[in-house]
Amino acid sequence: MAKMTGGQALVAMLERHGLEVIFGLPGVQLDWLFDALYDARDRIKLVHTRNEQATSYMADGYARTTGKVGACLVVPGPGVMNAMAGLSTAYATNSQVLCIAGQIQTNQIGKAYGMLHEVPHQLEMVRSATKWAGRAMSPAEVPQLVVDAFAQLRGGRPRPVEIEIPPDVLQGTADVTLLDPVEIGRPAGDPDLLEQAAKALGASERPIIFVGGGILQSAAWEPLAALAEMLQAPVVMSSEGRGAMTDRSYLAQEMPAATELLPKSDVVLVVGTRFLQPANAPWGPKPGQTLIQIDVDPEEIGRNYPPTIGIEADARLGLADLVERVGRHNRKRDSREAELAAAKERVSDRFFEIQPQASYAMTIREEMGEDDIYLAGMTQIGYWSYTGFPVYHPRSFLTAGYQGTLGFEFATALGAQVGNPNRRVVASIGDGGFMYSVGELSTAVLHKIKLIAIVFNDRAYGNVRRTQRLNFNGRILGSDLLNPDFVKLAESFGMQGMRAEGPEGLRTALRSALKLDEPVLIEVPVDEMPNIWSALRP
Ligand SMILES: Cc1ncc(C[n+]2csc(CCOP(=O)(O)OP(=O)(O)O)c2C)c(N)n1
Ligand SMILES: [Mg+2]
Repeated sequence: MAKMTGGQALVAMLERHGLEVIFGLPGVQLDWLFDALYDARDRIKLVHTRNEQATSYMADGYARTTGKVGACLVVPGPGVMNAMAGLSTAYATNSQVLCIAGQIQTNQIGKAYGMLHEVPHQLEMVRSATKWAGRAMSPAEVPQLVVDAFAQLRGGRPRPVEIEIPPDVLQGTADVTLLDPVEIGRPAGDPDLLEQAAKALGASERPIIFVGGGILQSAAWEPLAALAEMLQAPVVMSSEGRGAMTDRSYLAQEMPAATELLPKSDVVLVVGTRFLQPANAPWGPKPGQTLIQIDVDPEEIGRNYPPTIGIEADARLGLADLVERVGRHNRKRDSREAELAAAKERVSDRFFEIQPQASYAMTIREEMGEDDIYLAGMTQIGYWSYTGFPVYHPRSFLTAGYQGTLGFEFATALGAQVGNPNRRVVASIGDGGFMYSVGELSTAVLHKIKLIAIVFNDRAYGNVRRTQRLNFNGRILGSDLLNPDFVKLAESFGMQGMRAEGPEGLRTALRSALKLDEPVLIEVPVDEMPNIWSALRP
């Protein structure tokens, strides 16, 4: 036991849990915590932003590309609310984000006095975008709160959690016992069910595997590759699961290939994915097929389609176990390389016809390093990338998941870059999405975060504008944009700005940007682009 403030106890506990970075924005209720962070500044780096929205986005980008916990730190009320878009994105993408929030004083909570930054029911509000949220009401309670938060972050399905600490608790001194992190077990799966699954897979003639972000979160890519290889099973990745299997492999397939591969399969293995799209598609599973679902979240099993065998297990543990068991039950198999390589090529040929998106995205791919990180923003090139952009490494491809959060792009990419100093992060961003976090140009320069932001400028919320023009008879409302000169804007922050015309212009600019060891904004003026979903319709 030692005498310390609640703020010091919190920092000591974060250190014990291995936290290295916090993305935050200060304010009066956090003063005593920032003062405690000052003492730990060599061990926990504080990256401050220009809006709380960026703190949660950065924490998410950091978490999803490193496999570590990403933390954000915000004042109560408006600070928490500003961070909610990032928390909801982290919730949708199963990201280990720890939100540390301020509160009003303990004796004022729930009284509606109207104290600075007071919002009623902050804890309840945050619960709609987190899996768990808790509060410490005295310095002595802080260690257990942090242990519980990390147990939630590391156990079961990864999703954001929040802890909140009132200012009098951060300031108050007490005898505090610091606690060690607790070991968190991951469910390995019921052996009988795994044996049944292995027998079905081993006996199958044409198995197929569907995977999502669960593979990346539990670092299950090696057993996945081993299992797919021994079964000669195509691995169909949702956009959240891109990178689970390298696109260099003929076994790695994107969703459009599933329309022909799934109906011809007899056993379907679904791991760490909601399986939402196939479950609801006309080409989706049929009662005659055996469907095996592995998920760490028991509530996800059967939510979208009833499995024949449902197994609650961590993806890595469940797949590693299956590799071993299928080894004993597997039939002799011929390579499916010719068939699956052809299926993969048909999809990429179809995607390449969608222009100019394909040329821009493939230019980026060709110039980026093999394991550099790419963020596909809520913009035309981004949508194409969800399926078309080849991904070669796990944790190197980011989207906003089902939240589709316009404006997540720049800050999420910044967080990814902070977590990966030896890889470059390249983000495709629309002019609309970019302006949400324009203030974070300052964060990039101040903290020397060397990401490359490609801003596709069509002077519009182009996705909406195209719908209004084509489907609503040109009744354009609220979708034309006035933009700054992006190159001058970047330069005014002391950042490199470049303008590039067409895919080849982008190639030249990107090549020189990648040689620089600093943040770069590349503006690409573009016109309206075709809707990729209608372009793909047969
Ligand atoms: C938070 C949020 N607000 C609004 C939307 C709706 N929305 C989807 S795409 C889009 C336009 C995006 O414009 P831009 O970033 O310039 O990309 P472009 O479509 O022009 O390539 C809008 C407003 C959204 N997805 N998320
Ligand atoms: Mg636009």
